[in-house]
Amino acid sequence: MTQSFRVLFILLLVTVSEVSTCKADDQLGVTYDGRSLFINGKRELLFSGDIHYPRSTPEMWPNLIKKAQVGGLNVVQTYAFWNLHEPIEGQYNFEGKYDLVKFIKLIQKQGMYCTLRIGPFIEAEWNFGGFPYWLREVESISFRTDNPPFQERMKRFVEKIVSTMKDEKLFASQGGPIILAQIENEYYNVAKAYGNAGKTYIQWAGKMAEDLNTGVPWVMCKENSAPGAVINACNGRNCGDTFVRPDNPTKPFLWTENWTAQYRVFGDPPSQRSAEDIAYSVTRFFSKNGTLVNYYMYHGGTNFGRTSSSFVTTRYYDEAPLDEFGLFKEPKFGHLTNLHSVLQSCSEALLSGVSSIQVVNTDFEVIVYENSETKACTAFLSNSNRKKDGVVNFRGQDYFVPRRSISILTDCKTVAFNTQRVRKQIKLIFSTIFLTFHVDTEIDIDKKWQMYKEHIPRIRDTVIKATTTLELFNMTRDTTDYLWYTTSFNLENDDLPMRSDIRPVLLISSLGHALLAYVNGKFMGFAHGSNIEKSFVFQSPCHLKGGANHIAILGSTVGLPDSGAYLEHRIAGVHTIAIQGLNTGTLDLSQNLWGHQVGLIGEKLHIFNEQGIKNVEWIEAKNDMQVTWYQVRFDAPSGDDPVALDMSSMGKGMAWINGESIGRYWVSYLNPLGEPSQSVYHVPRSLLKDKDNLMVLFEEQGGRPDDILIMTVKRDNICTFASVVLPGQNMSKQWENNQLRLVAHDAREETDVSCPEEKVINSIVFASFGNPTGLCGNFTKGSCHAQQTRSVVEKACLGKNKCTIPVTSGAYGGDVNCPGTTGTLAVHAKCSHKDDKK
Ligand SMILES: *[C@@H]1O[C@H](CO)[C@@H](O)[C@H](O)[C@H]1NC(C)=O
Ligand SMILES: *[C@@H]1O[C@H](CO)[C@@H](O)[C@H](O)[C@H]1NC(C)=O
Ligand SMILES: *[C@@H]1O[C@H](CO)[C@@H](O)[C@H](O)[C@H]1NC(C)=O
Ligand SMILES: *[C@@H]1O[C@H](CO)[C@@H](O)[C@H](O)[C@H]1NC(C)=O
Ligand SMILES: CC(=O)N[C@H]1CO[C@H](CO)[C@@H](O)[C@@H]1O
Repeated sequence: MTQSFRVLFILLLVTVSEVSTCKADDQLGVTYDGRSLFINGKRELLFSGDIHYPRSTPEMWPNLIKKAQVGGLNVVQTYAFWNLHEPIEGQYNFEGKYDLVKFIKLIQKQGMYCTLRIGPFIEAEWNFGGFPYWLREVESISFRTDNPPFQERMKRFVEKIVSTMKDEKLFASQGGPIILAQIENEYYNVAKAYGNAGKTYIQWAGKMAEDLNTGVPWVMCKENSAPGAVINACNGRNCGDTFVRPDNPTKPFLWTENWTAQYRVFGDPPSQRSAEDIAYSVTRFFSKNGTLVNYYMYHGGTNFGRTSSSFVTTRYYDEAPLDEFGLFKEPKFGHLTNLHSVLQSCSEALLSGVSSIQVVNTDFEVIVYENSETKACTAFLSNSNRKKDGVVNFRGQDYFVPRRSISILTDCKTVAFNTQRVRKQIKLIFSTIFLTFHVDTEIDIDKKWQMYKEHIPRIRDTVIKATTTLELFNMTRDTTDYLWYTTSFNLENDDLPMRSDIRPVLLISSLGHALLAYVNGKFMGFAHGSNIEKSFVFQSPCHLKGGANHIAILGSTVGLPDSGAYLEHRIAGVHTIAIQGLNTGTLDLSQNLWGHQVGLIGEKLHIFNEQGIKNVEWIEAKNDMQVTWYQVRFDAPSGDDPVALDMSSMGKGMAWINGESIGRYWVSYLNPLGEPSQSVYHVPRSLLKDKDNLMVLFEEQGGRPDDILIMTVKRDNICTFASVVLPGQNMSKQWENNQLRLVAHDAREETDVSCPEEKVINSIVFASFGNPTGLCGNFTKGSCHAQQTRSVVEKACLGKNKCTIPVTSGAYGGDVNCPGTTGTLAVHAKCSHKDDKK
């Protein structure tokens, strides 16, 4: 009598007419039917967002959770990160920054629900997909398939998490906040590779989870079907339209990952997903029986230390509604907040009503949810055409629906929200881009940098020897990114080319991810693979001599892989090595005697923290040194704005603040736009003392530490750029012939300018009504410009946290030289704390 039977039993009692009635209040726990989840007996619309506790600090958790609630979320979703909690088999760690219970209790304290994705395979762009490294070394193990050594450990971890949650009474069935739990993760992506064993495994996983009797449903995401009562859910960008539905009409339609942008790897250009596009997909999903949406990510945060998977940037999902620093990312945050509140206000019609779909033509669709008894009614008017605006007639009234947008009529009459209009209740404004960018206070470090040059090993310094180059993951065992390879070989003078301008070439093929090479103590260069193609070839002319020659190669990884089948078999590191162009031809060194050194001396001596730093001699720093440690002392910037480092002047390496690694940095890897994927790195305030903080870097390629800047992050420059669509403009002829009544007469042509919390608009940097151009921070007046714009905007906005300003020529007097121009308003305002000086 497991959960599947209980659920079925409840379903028999629920008929469509009973849908709106709540069940007994004393019924704790979560059940479901084909329409929605029942949380403690009640249907609810659920707005959820991923916030991962190890991607911020415990000091940041309360504020992030609070802001998620401000954004209209009622659920916070997180993974449980196996490799953090069981770093050594059988030894668990749930302390400090790994205090999962504390994180979930904070969610509860905020009056929100939680979805716990136990996995324990999580992918998540997390080192090894969350698997602890020791799992790879278990005898005869095969991950994520019908393999007893794996299943035994997976089960033990899932049980550990479930029992920890039960002990703290955190499941909804115990009065706690956890309403859903997830087992496995996107298995669909790899199922084929495992054939029948994969099918058996997934059945086993579902049953194993259900047998734990949590009293809340289990979910498997990105699955076409799920065993038993486990709910198969959708991950993707457009679950309203593209997803395979739940495998069974008794399961609700859940969207566990709606990507708010895309995570990035080093080498990627910026990734964006507009507020309008997300709002469209989410609205579409709720219009089609969806009841739970989860934003992946709501707060992306930081991949501290070596926690990111192969090539993933240290900043994670920087386009999420809460940025890495926990600040609002506008316009996404505001637009989605409005959407959530409008959809919540429709919950009666959506959850108790009967839906009907009217397909008007290929572009337009009307979906209505109506409860004939209570008269609650909500309509969605959608226009899926990406190019044409249009008008939909609904119950005798014409409604203007901009291209690729959905209007929500909360009472089946009034448009309360349109997904394209990035502000509630704006009519006829086709494009309100509410941009923010940050201008930072930069603080020069006035103290002196010091350095310590890492020793370049020779074969005699090493203990691990082999007549081949050993595999990198096997050797480093996830204790470090680095593995030195070193060998020596003898040449006769007449092996060398006669002419001094012809030099032999050192050729190294690597399986990933990066390497740099020294020949006879001289730096030969750096090379790396990419996330798509991890293997690469390094080639460089080199100076060799008669007698003994020495090669040292620093191989490195940028994180263990996190996706795909057979993760346990992935390999990296130096593969083959040869010297070409000797008089005797090519010298293959692959089978030479190789010495290996795992990790760096500086890592072994912990020279990145206060105790360890004394273990080596530091000298005055020089620029452009390879394989070098740097350190400096600095005072924390005053105030409480978030702190970051601008590392633009450096190459690739790792940074520590007061002994804590803030992650890998890699600014030398340029994206197709010729820019680093990430040059600014977050330093959580909680790592800082007022004075004398220790910053240590390990730099691989060479850089200028002197030019590193400490910044405070403010989002104090805000812009709005709004244009008015005049009636009839950009409407297709076809619609004009139908004599459309446009809603121009009740249009409120206005837009918002608003500062971050607790700040006010302190100056107007730019304001022009006419035909201004340019981007936020660099607006330029056009040929038309209404002289009064600045004074009108200043009057409306100065000293306020938020102001609403008109987008009509009437308000600004227009430009006498440009009568009747379509008005575009561009405003750039600067915010500050009330008492700050201008
Ligand atoms: C919602 O689900 C019900 C039951 O499966 C179905 O009849 C109805 O058409 C669906 N509504 C929409 C808008 O997809
Ligand atoms: C890694 O080490 C294991 C033994 O610990 C060995 O069986 C395996 O072949 C090694 N893999 C590679 C690629 O060297
Ligand atoms: C509206 O139509 C005009 C003229 O056809 C065109 O120049 C303009 O780009 C259109 N605006 C939009 C927002 O499509
Ligand atoms: C500002 O805009 C002008 C003209 O569009 C352009 O030449 C200039 O590079 C821009 N400046 C910045 C800082 O973006
Ligand atoms: C980032 C990503 O993979 N996006 C995909 C999400 O799903 C839609 C459709 O399901 C694809 O078109 C996107 O490429």
